[in-house]
Amino acid sequence: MKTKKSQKLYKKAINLMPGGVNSPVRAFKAVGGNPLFIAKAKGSKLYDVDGNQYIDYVLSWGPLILGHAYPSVVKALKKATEKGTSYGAPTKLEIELAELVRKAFPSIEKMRMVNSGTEATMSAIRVARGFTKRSKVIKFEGCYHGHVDGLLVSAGSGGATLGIPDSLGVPLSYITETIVLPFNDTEAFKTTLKEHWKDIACVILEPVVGNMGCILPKEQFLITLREETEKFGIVLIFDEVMTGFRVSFGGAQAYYGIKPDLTCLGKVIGGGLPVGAYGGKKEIMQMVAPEGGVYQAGTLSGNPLAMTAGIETLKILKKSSTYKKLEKIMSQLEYGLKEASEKSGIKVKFYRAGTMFCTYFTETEVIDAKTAKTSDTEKFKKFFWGMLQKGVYIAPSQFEAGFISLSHSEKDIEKTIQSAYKTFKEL
Ligand code: KE4
Repeated sequence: MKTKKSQKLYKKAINLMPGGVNSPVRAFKAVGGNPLFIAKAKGSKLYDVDGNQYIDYVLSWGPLILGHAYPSVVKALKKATEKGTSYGAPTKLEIELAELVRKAFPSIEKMRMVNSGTEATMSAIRVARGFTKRSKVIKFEGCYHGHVDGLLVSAGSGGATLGIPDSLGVPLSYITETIVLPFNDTEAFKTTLKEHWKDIACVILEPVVGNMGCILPKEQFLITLREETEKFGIVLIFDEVMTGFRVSFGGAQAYYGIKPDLTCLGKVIGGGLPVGAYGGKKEIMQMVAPEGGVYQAGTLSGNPLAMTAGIETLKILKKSSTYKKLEKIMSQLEYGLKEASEKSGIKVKFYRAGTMFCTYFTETEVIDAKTAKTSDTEKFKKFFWGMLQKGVYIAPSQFEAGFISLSHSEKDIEKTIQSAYKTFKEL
């Protein structure tokens, strides 16, 4: 694999940006070596600056569910750009995207557009605190909700990848309000609520944990969270920044049939442009300025370009044929990867929820952060490089989810499975 041009660019980038990147997980720290610099992408393919082509299972960490540079998205963006890129004033486009989101997530009666998933979760927590007049927040080990100060405690994603359970620069006073519990531990949750419910404003979780790979909720777990939070007047927040439109058209809440009080979205609803959103019960969202006393704002929130990309993406997702096609691609990949691991004798645990998935190098059932960490990250590292050299680009960390898109072809899946079989054999 030629990487001369990437290496040259990396040498320049490293002097300009920490790790030469604008987000830590891109730095290849967990797998060694230096990141590849991407020149362009189209459909299911990435092309790096040295001309190498890859089948892309990162898809910008989830957003590109249609595939890169999807024709109708590109066409609409070109038209929108000619009308100006941002007005700092309301537009029809924001109504259109909000209506599409509410159709898919009926629990989101009222919402606010922001520019990232971090802004969405940070704001949802502020609103929950304003609404309940309580200050504590429960989160679960391994869940990542963006780089919100109070939530960078036992976080997943980069936190797990880089082995930084907490972040420097977060004063202890910021995290005394954060209670961290093991994911899927119903008993620990019930005990904690019994003791502390009077101080707890909200519970926030990834209903399927995509920031520790792909960890599925136990049946009873989500039901207990909903019942217990209801009982104690605690706001239940589903962080569906990743699971939204990925686990199903209506996210994890539709798939598991649990209605949260607030939902955070991001990634897919921006169709590749920066968008986040938070919303839910009207009585809670009425707390948000200018209607209520919880302040939250953003210069480029709801800007016409991001709205356009989101609208075009959701219009395609709304068609029933879309998820049938996604399901076909995903189950073909799932079956093939499992078969490749069996035939090669390399034991893995494979989990998936809708169009997101993860292959762990462990024989232990993965049900929480602790069991996810039984995965052999050295084996994962070799798997990552073996697949990359065969033209398959997976997330450079065991503790990230993989994604497919509408543009992944049967040929792509076939090539991926063959590459996985050969790479398993090389382990
Ligand atoms: P952003 O601020 O990165 O848009 O969203 C934060 C966020 C919130 N909630 C969930 C469930 C998320 O997965 C994320 C962001 N996910 C990571 C990947 N695991 C983004 C990749 C990155 O950090 O560069």
